[in-house]
Amino acid sequence: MKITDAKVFVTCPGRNFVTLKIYTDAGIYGIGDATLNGRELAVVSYLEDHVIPCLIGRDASQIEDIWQYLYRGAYWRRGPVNMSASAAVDMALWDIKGKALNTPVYNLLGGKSRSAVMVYGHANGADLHDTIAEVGKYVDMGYRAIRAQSGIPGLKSTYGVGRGKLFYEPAEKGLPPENTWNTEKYLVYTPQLFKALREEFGDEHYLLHDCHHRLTPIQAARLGKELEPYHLFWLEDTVPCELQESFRLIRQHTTTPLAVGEVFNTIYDYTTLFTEQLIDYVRMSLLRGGGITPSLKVAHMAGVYHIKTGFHGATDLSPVTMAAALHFDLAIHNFGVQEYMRHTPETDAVFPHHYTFDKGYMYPGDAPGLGVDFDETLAAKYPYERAYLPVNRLEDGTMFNW
Ligand code: EZ4
Ligand code: CO
Repeated sequence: MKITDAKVFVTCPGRNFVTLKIYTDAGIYGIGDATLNGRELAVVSYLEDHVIPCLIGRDASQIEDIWQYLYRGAYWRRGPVNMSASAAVDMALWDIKGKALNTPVYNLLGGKSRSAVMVYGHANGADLHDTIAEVGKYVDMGYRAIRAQSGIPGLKSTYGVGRGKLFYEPAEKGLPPENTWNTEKYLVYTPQLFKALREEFGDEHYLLHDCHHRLTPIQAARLGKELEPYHLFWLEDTVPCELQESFRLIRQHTTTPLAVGEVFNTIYDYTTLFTEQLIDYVRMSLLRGGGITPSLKVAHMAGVYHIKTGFHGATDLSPVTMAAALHFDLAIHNFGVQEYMRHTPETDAVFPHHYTFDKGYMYPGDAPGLGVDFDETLAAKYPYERAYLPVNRLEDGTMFNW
């Protein structure tokens, strides 16, 4: 089965998505997600100008070889643009293989290890009361695991706390907006928030929190320690992630479980974190990590060190990545939880899919391949609109960490 053509589509049904479609001489096509939030068109060019010409004529069944060809053959390894492009190719090829063999992708990955995929939802509130109310909505929808983020008293806007409810969107159209940050206010407020949540909802739910890389190691250690009485499921992205050794200090001081990895893109970002058992959950997305093929290796290596997965599932990953993640989560042994931020109805209409949600759990469905399609006609009605993630500054104007 030879690859005959591949096309890239950019569409903005409320937010931008980049989709790759690979066609074969068997009449089967596969689709992959290539969306890199705020840098979308760089991946479009990478695919159209540099990757697609190398794919034509290759055997679509050789997924591992094509992945290695793109990774090793480029000479310039790693990086979010390169890895997102490779991920789109990889997802599309798994989709094609599933369709060709008439089986869902999870069957190709070893089959079901569980009957359903536990997901966590994002409860965001402007303040303490609002956040309690938002968490309550997720409790009512049957979620077992809920991430709570809150605006901070004294700060005008906070990254990770959306304006909309249920459909939180991190990017904004136009040029990057600017947020103002104060770490002391955050460190004082956050333990109060989780104390209030436990008082309100008891101990039954898993509670999660994302620090969005805004702390130093010693601050992360303090927050982890102060959150211990509220036994979080995880504390995510405490420090900027480039320096894996940072986690040694945090780990020495707290038993709060730690999660990291949504900005990572290869297994080499984890070697110290894994081998020294410095984290509890690996957070990469299938998309940023180069696709299903390399992410299997990351998950397997994590499993050796008692680390589970909690893969990225934000709205800036299209339903194609969401589907791929659900097949992956159903199959691997050391699955922990899957992030699930709902897409808008406009997005869901452009990407008709078989995956379903029921009371805090998701199911990829049994359609052959990934079980997601792409409506080209509808997509064409939503042209690309430049959008960026916000930047973050301290109150005196200093550019600050994400
Ligand atoms: O900020 O995907 O845990 N989830 C997150 C996400 C990220 C966005 C960035 O594009 O942190 O909401
Ligand atoms: Co995050």
